[in-house]
Amino acid sequence: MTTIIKNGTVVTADLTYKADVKIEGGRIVEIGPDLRGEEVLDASGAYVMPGGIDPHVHLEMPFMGTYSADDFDSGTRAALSGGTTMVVDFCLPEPGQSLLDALKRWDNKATRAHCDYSFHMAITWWGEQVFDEMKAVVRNHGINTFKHFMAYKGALMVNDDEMFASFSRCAELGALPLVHAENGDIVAAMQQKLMDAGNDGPEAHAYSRPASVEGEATNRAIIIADTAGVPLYVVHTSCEQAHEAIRRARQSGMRVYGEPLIQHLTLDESEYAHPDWDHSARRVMSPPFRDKRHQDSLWAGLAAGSLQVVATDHCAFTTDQKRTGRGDFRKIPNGTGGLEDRLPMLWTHGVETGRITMNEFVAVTSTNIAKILNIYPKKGAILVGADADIVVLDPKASKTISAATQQSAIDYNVFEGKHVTGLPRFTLSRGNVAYANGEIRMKPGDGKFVSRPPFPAVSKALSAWKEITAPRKVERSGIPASGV
Ligand code: DUC
Ligand code: ZN
Ligand code: ZN
Ligand code: ZN
Repeated sequence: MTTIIKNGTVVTADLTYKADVKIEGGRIVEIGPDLRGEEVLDASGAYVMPGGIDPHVHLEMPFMGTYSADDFDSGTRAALSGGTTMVVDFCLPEPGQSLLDALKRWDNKATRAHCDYSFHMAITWWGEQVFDEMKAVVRNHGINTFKHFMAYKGALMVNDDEMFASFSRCAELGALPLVHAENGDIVAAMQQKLMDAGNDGPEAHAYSRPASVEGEATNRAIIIADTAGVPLYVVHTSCEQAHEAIRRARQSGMRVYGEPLIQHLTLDESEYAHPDWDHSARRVMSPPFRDKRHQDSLWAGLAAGSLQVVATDHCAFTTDQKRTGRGDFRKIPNGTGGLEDRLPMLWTHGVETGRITMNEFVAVTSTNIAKILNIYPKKGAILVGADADIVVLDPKASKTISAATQQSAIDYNVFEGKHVTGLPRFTLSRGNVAYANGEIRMKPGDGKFVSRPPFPAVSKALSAWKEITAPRKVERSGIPASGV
């Protein structure tokens, strides 16, 4: 069957033009005027864009004594209904667990996905087995990214020596290291101090993780990556200090990428001062929401290109799950949702306000991350030959965000009551209409794993680095005799 997206305006990361798009066998086969086919989707008045790629989600994540409430079923429904056609989740081995065993568990969970997906592998412990298995993860399992948590001391956190070893291994394998950059030692000490002082509410969560600890860890990760000769991707960049560290590194020639979340761009720290405990606890995530100065810095980074990606870190917990942290903010499961709302919120607060252009919108929601993850132009492109993962976005359609109408399995929405414009009229997953008129048309299992080959720039960076830093022994004519 051939499908034509008719009468729309194609918007890519660098072009805006009127054209029809013809799809056959799951791929784009032709782009041009007056195309004909069996199934016609009317895109009049709408923009035809590459489907969103969310490179940072945690579906059914085992975390803080529970599991995040959206699994690959509800989570990928939320994605499609919000115009996102691919998600990347994090495979988390338990300390001491084989990376390949953990991957089997993740492969199994993802069999319920409605849209395409991929995995990052987390390095949660270090040893010879991890070193060895990293190679199989890259070569045999199509994973070219390794995540490192610099926070969550006593659980997921890795130390500098482990990061250096893992980053160096990434360099050898052509893989890209990712970091959650917060100084976990300082966070743990601050948490204890706050608790000792009787400060046990959700606001203390934010006090225990100030911007400075994120700035420090971002800087440190950059220096470790530079020393290992490898590029770096910093997840959930939330503050000016972290952004500045990334910007400086890029200016000095390093490939360092930063990923603000839609939540940090649009919600601020006042959420933690709400008189309702539930309201504030529902917004507990790490890093926490920041003030306007930091938000302005993130928006500026997206416009200037010093920050490249807008993600969600979608990790949703119900109110009941959040309530396990009553009396001790350290036990509130960290995480917020956003998968369904990322595109409309960014359209409304970014494009509608003039902070970013439509083309930048496509770049930061899809194309840039496709390039960074080495899956471009299979994903992230409106080009002949690309997968027909497409969102037909209607700039005039609007709604008020509400938990009552969302796909996510939780009982609230951190964007509740926000009025947004720019909604998907159709979302297409490899050419199939996956979402239209409020209805998900894909089945669990229709989503497929997207294999990601090693990253060419990593090995290049490594050989350049070896050239510059190769330790050369100084040849000397003799050793002076002692006692002279
Ligand atoms: N931050 C969160 O808020 N949740 C999941 C993990 C993380 O780093
Ligand atoms: Zn596999
Ligand atoms: Zn994180
Ligand atoms: Zn995360």
